Amino acid sequence: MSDCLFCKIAAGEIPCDKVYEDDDVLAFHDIRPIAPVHFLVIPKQHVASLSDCGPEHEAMLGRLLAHVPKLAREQGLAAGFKTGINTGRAGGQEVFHLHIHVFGHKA
Ligand code: DGP
Repeated sequence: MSDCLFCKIAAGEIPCDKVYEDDDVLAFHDIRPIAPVHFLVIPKQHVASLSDCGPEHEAMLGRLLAHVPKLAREQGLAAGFKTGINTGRAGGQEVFHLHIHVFGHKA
């Protein structure tokens, strides 16, 4: 999506502080962290919101989530961490490209 901020980050058109990248997934530090460690995990494929997901997104959603524990450990969150997916305006979503927040304190 040409006017999507996270698509531009995924395409390398806007810089980010990268945590992880492969063909399908990108993780990068949140620009407005709410904890000492706070990063986002996104699919490179544009999906606006968890509300837009269905059975056809099962593999993508699983892939995103499956990366979280290892990335969290690598970022120092070995003792535990919080995750969140803000969904829709009433759910606090500001950027309409699906993303998982991962945040916490270094152990
Ligand atoms: P949400 O409210 O769930 O849509 O959270 C969007 C998050 O994205 C918010 O915590 C701030 C972060 N964010 C917004 N713009 C940028 C940006 O340009 N770069 C990075 N790294 N994070 C951003």
